[in-house]
Amino acid sequence: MKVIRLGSNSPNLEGNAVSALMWSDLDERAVRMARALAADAVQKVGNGHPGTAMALAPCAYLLFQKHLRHNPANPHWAGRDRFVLSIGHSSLTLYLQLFLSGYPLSLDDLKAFRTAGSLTPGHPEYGHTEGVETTTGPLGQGIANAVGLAMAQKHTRALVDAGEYSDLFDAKVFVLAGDGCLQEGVSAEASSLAGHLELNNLVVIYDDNKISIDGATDLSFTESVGERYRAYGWDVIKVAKRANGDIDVPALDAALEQAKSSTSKPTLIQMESTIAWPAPKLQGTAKSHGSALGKDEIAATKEVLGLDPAVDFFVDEAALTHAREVSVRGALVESEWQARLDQWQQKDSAGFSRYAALMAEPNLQTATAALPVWDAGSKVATRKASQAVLNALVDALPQLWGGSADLSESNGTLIEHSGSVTASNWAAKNIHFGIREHAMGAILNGLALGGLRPYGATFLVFSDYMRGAVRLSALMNLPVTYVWTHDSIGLGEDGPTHQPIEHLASLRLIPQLAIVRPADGNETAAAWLEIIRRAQPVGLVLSRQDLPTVTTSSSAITDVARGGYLLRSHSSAVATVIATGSEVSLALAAADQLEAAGTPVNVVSMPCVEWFEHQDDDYQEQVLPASLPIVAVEAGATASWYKYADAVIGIDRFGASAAPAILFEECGVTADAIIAAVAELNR
Ligand SMILES: Cc1ncc(C[n+]2csc(CCOP(=O)(O)OP(=O)(O)O)c2C)c(N)n1
Repeated sequence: MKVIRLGSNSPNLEGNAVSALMWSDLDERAVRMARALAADAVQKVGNGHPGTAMALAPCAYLLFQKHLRHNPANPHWAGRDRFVLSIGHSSLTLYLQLFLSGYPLSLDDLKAFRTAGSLTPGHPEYGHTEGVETTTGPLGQGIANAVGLAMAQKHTRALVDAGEYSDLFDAKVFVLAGDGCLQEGVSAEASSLAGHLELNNLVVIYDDNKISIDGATDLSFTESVGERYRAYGWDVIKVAKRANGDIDVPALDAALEQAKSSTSKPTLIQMESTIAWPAPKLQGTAKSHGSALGKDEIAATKEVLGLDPAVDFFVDEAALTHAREVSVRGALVESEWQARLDQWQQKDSAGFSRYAALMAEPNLQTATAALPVWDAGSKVATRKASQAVLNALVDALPQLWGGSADLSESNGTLIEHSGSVTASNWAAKNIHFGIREHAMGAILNGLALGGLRPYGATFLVFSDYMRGAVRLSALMNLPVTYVWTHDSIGLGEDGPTHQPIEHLASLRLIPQLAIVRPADGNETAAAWLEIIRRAQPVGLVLSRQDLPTVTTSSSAITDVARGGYLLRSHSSAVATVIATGSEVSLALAAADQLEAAGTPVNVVSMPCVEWFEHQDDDYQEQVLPASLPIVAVEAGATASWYKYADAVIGIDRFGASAAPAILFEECGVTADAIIAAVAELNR
């Protein structure tokens, strides 16, 4: 094997880093093979994104072979570095390295690219393909996920506090991002926070190819990205492309070495490339971004690469064998890490048990015992109840970590006995996300991918700002809790800009997301317990205003877990009234009057429609007997209730700036309205 020892003194490389990269002809051949496979895979299915995968093959290969600490034989190794492909459209960039490194992804999987049921879907999907650390495709999300992963690493390291063994928790997060990712606001929000928090374990390679879909990026993107990132507090290293247009591998290698040794800053490597290099006609063109290159251009490209133009899906066995040796190195790195972990366990069993507790499933018995209780006759805003619950649970459940987008007191997420997370206080429990709701959501996804049970809070109305991230929590089925407070016109005088109307209905449309709107303190406590038990994405929707206690603690724990339950039943009920959150007490008030008038009703508290729908038919029929007409009441858009209800009392207009009592009256969400609806249905 011929070994090429490359040295670089690229004038564009800041600092003094010089690469002494071992790069053999087999490495070269592996990269050429990857470029051709990228072109072939898109050509075969007839759609996809060949250009970027061709161009970035050397960059991704360098990362997977020489920098990433990973073990392809054990993609879930706890000590691994993480790789996030923020440019999800270039999924082949990742699939090709998984194939070359020896992850369970075969040539046939590459041939099945983007076809039904394949392991190689159009964009990388977490939980579907081994080695895919997060689902990407919506541009910018990946960078923010990576910020979350890097934060999770820092928090874990600080909580575990392993002293001289702390290096066990020094894994890094590498990201490949493009112009699109850096144009998206979510990446700016997340990068700003990453700089502030001095996330030196985060390295973003920015593929500066000056091309997106509409054409050259200077159609809309002319700022100095490097200056912007410097202003965020990042190190920025520029890696110019080679004279022939290809990526300068040794310069990139040196930049990565420099980035890995950063002690106080995240690093952006601004790496120039030429999309679709080395396709003779289509390199550097927007056309190569998202269309097959065509047979002739692929044949010509293969000639440039020194490959047989007549052979598709060519595998250079010697190069593949060489690339797969990364598995041997990876297994060694993992076994060294494990040996050191074992050694630490021997020397510091208390420290190790902190780690074990963090890695274990949360202890539900301890959590149940810690839950606060609200007695009949008391009143509490559910956001305040949630704060009491969180404060009671954080010590028992070290996996819980979160904060708010500058509303921690309002949202009730402040952990009172703990400080604020800073670059020098990673053990603290209060994350201040700043007013960056979208990044908060995407960072929560990263925290969950990093093994934690994160929560993040803002006003329900601003869930709109974070919807892109919420959708991905749901798609990945991550145990993320969105704490959304100030959940209706009940917030009062802040007026219609702050009063959610359509939000509950619209969030309920997201598959796999449970929306939980508790009626009182006990339902709130029970909701948290069920959230922890289920480990799934949840929007926890809480009131600003005090609500009377309508349940008992012990029954709420069983009842809330079922999503909906009979809070009051009557043997001669003439209707069922379903209510959620603050409207449950309204329904009870109406029920009192109806009973006095000789027309009793059942009242169903339905904190979570999704959990209710997981119950068997018998239970659902018991709660909502088909024989009784149904009235639903909720201070929000009516649309989502018609699948159950014959009449819905809700709000299909914007609110106003006024006292809550006036608003409920004006919007028609009243006990009288419920009574009238029941009467109407029984006429
Ligand atoms: C949030 C979001 N908006 C739009 C798209 C559609 N889209 C996919 S790739 C792309 C262009 C990305 O350009 P760049 O990052 O430069 O990628 P390259 O052309 O270099 O592959 C667009 C607009 C998307 N995937 N996500």
